[in-house]
Amino acid sequence: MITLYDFDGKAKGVPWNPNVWKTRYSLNYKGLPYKTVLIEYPDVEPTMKKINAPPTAKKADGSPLYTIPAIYDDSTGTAIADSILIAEYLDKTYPSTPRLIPQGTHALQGAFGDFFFSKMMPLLTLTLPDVPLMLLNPRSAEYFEKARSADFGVPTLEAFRVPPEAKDAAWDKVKDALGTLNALMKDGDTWVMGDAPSFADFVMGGLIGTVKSLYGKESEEWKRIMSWHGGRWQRLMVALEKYSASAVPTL
Ligand SMILES: N[C@@H](CCC(=O)N[C@@H](CS)C(=O)NCC(=O)O)C(=O)O
Repeated sequence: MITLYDFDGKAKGVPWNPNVWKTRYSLNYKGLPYKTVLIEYPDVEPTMKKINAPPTAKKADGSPLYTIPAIYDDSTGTAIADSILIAEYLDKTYPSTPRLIPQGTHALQGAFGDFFFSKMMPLLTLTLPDVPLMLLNPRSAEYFEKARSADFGVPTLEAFRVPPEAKDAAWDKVKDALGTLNALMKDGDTWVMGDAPSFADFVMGGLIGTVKSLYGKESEEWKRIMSWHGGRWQRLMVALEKYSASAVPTL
């Protein structure tokens, strides 16, 4: 059985982390059974070391950064972190399941994910300070506040928050960013690859979905995004619902 490592949060059993969503969608799309283990931010590094999942990046001071999503697959004794590496592993290990990274699209899928995340920076300036306040338990909130303030070189995450008078302009930038993606995709297509979901769609769904996790499906913020670009993002999120089930946490 595969174990998926995800973050715990204030709302029990409601997954929220955009990076982990990429792997949850991936596992569900493939129809692979898995269980979920929920951990707090300060526990990521010790837990990854325990299962032997390598770091995925470096911190600003050069030390290794351990991240989740990560999976442990006890049928092969393999631990992997980093959602795209997990996707590749799943495609290779379970070849009779639908592919996350269609043959020959490795570089394109990777580039799409990086491009999407970089374009969506304006969304972070609007939402990041709300993550510890609204989604995280106290231990994680304290860690997140410290770690992300250091990442962005601000004294506190509150200092990163867009001031009220600049909010509309920041939302316009989010709309522009999604507009760029919309223009890349064919009219009428739901999926980046056209006919079937792939990892790229899970990257988009994970990050866009954070707005719903934070503010709720009735919020002005969520309704705003769902109305943009002829309802493209709403169509995507509705189509992704099929792959949204979260396995019952075991801890
Ligand atoms: N490229 C990685 C990014 C994963 C990532 O950044 N995860 C963050 C949570 S959003 C994490 O685990 N951070 C641990 C920390 O900040 O110490 C992926 O796609 O899996």
